[in-house]
Order: sequence, then structure tokens, then C-alpha cells
Amino acid sequence: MNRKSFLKVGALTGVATAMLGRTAAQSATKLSGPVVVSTWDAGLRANKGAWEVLGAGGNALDAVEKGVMVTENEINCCVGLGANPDRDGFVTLDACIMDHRFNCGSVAFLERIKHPIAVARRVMEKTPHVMLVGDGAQQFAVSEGFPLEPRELSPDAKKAYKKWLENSKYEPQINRENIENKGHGPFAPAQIDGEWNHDTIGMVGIDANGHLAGSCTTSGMGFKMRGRLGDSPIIGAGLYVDGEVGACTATGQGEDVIRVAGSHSVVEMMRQGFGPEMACQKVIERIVKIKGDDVKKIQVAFIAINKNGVVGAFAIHKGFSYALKTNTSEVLVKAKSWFN
Ligand code: SD4
Repeated sequence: MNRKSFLKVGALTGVATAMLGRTAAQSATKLSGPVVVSTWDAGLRANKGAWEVLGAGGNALDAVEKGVMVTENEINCCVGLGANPDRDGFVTLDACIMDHRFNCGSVAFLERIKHPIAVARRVMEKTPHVMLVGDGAQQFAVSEGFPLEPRELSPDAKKAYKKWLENSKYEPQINRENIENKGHGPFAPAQIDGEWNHDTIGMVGIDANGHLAGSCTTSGMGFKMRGRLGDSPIIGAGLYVDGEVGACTATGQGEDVIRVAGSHSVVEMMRQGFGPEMACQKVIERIVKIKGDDVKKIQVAFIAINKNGVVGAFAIHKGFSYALKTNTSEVLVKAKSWFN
């Protein structure tokens, strides 16, 4: 990010950074207009998609669905059918979506469907359930008109999988140098060619009417055990929205987000009066405490927005960034972290 962008962020998030304590959070002033925020640099492009809805006066739920679909569509990105497979060579996808009135939908272990987030929304709107998984989720998607895509790895995923097969290591392994540079990637694929694969996008936002919504979609950790689910499709872990309080989404080592009901815990911190950044920090501190020395081996990050449109984030390790878009600004922001 260039200096100009940093300055813009500074101006925009001046309110946010001031909101570290309870008292300050309670007196937060409302930002004017919609706000959307999403994880990692891919979030910049996703936010543009969301803005087609928000900028035209549309609602937050449509925006967060449309926004992350941009990332699901990016063949050489990190999320969706172009992403890394599980250790048996199959891409399996997880996603969830939630609105400001506790309506939520989720799909997990879904194969051969391009837009899991859109299926998650259909689960929310067209079934009496919150979550569908595996073959059942796929069957539902097909019955809703989603095409069954070929079971074929993208060229990047093919290459990464071949490389991974050389050692087939399934241990969270940290390359400290890389974590500092790229901020992510506890599993083996992260080490390939020194690049971290961000295999998730989480997005939370507020529309012009003050309604919050959130979405989260992922291929999960690359080379995971077949059938493994992370936090991303789990309401309360990878995503949580309370229309009266705020919204949060998570990225990183899903197992450790699930353990602390991560996104829900962050929202509860905001309910108690903490600003979004401090709320994220509090839950990261809980993970740090639980993990002991092992915390050096994992990355977790949260982004949150409160009912006033104030945004905050916090990660275990440095290098995590999030994309923020408002009426006046479009920036990538480096989050604060436990380790510096
Ligand atoms: C998972 N939380 O499946 C996801 C991974 C992730 O960027 O966030 N990757 O555990």
C-alpha cells in the first residue's frame, strides 16, 4: 500500500482506532453511508463486487453474497473450484451467509459447485434448515439449478498438489519468515514456492439502512483430510452477525477458531461495549492463552464491524491485511497483531 492509501485509511479509521475501550465504543459516531470489509488482498476485488450493490443503495445481504462470488470466480485464486484439493485430490467447499435478523444458511463439504455462497443463501431462504453438507448439499444445489461442474483441478492446484504429494505432510508447519511476510498459511501448501495460499474470503458489511450482513467462503485448508471442515461454514465460528450489535468473520486455522466460537465471541465482546478492534484482540488473546507455545505455529485473524459502521481487526501474527471500502475510500489495511 502506498503512503497515500495509508493516509486515507488513517483518516477513515480514525474513529475505529479510537474505539479501543468500552467507553469510547459506546460513544462512537455513526459513519455515513455503507461500509464493506473483507479478508486479505483478494478482498479489494470482492469489495468492488459488493459495492455494485451497496453503491446503488442495495442491501447488505445481496452485497456480501455478490462480493465473495467475485473471489469464488477467480480461477487462480484461493477460493472455489480453482483452489487446492484435499489430500485425496478433491476440492471440497464450505460457505455460509447471515443477515441482520439471525437468518443464516450454510453448506459444507460441497463438491463440483461453483458458487457455494449462493447455495448457502438458498439453504437460508428455501429450506427449514441452516446447514446442508456433502452429497445432500450438492443434490440441493442441482435441484436449485446450479450446474454440476467437471471434477478437474485448476493448473495451479494440480501443480501444488503434485508438489505436496512429494512429502504428503499433514502437519501445521510454520515457516516463521513466511508468516511474517505473508501473514498466513499454517499448512504445507503455504510453503510451496514461498507463497501463502489464502484459501478463504470473509466479508462483513453494513448498508445505507444500517443493516449488517456477512459471508464466508472457502476451499478450506489445502490438503486437509477428506471430510475435514474448518470454521468457515460454521455460524458462530467463521461468521456471525447480530443486527443490533455487529458482525465478524474469521480466517486462518479453523480448528482454533471453532474452539473459541471465534466470530460469535467477537460479537459478544462488542455487545459488552468493546470496539471492533479490541473485541477481535480479546478473542485472539484467548486463543493465544489456550495454545501456549503452539500459537507460534498458527495464524488466526478476525475482522469486525459494529452497528455504527466502525471497523476493526486483529491477528495472531503480523502480515494479515483486510480490504475496506466506503463511499470515500478503498484501501488495504494491515491489521495489528499479537506478535510483532
Ligand atoms: C479453514 N479458516 O478452513 C479456513 C482457512 C482459511 O485462509 O481461513 N484460509 O480453516
